[in-house]
Amino acid sequence: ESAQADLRVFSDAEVLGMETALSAARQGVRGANPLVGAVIIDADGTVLAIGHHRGAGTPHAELDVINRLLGTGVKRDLSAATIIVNLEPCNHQGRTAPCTQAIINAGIGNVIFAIHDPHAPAAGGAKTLRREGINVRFGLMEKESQDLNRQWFVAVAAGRPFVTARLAQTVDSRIAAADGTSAWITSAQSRQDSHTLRARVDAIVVGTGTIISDNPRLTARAADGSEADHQPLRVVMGLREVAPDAAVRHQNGPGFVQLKTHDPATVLAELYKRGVGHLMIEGGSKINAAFLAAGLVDELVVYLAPTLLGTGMPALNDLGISTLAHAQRWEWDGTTTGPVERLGPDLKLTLMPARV
Ligand code: AOF
Ligand code: ZN
Repeated sequence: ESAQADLRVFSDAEVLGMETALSAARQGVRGANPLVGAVIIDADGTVLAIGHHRGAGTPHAELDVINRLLGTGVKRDLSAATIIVNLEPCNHQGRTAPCTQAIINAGIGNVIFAIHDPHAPAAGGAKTLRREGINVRFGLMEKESQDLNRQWFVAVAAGRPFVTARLAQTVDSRIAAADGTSAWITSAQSRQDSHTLRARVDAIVVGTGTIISDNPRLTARAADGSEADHQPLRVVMGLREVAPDAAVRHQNGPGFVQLKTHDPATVLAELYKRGVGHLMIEGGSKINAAFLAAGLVDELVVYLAPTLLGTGMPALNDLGISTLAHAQRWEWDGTTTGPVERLGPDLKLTLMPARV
């Protein structure tokens, strides 16, 4: 590696390859894992295959594109081919096998990635690949790749889970009427979509107030009421007692835990220690506001019902904002399934903190 500058020179075909990888990455779903796409090109720049990662627990982008090209067990000389990916290939056995090993096994001679993987357990891919004699370059479309996963990088750097806050509310931001009734504000389609989100996250947190007023099971269920294969850890935060017969204490799935604190940062630190990479907040007004006021929400999913209640329980308590200059600004997350979806009569909005 005589000159670092030489490693950062890329052909038009390689630039195009990275653009294609980034577009493929956007087809994934956000969460514990970054959005990652991968493209394999041959020596004259022809695209041989395109792949992407579909979300935590599914094959990584590199394995996806290799499988698409080779199927399983087929041999082909790829020593002159290049795999182009928007994140350094992982070097660890996580939920899936290391991508470095998949690249080595496929006999791919060249690797280009945008940014080093900052997640310590997964890092070190470039070194491993070079040790095998593979030609590795990086830094191509670094800015775009950083931007695509900017909230994931924030969470990794902070050593905490990626946090989604889910609000299911009326147009006037109520989550219950004045008498406490709240079943149901949003449509059956919206509620089913929420269950899909639950099946994708590692943990759900609510406050003791929600447990006492709604007695939820906090499981991920299909439309017919059957439980999804993947269940989140059920987390209750707050000091009040959770009754011995509360529905949340049921036996299946990864279980139930009460964290006796009101502090969002403490909850995130504790859950990260327990291996939670993606947390969904399904508060009450207090919990929602506590995480948002602390700047600890990476993604806001709002189910908006075309309904008014006037008075009633607000979706959010005070955020400590008294003047417009201090407003929290959010923006559409247009990179995934679409920032706005129709769910029966409701709208679903997917937002990220605005770039500053
Ligand atoms: C890649 N390619 O497509 C993705 C990567 O627990 P796992 O097995 O899902 O691994 C998750 C970690 O792997 C994640 O935190 C990040 O460091 C990396 N993601 N790496 O080579 C991919 N999604
Ligand atoms: Zn990987």
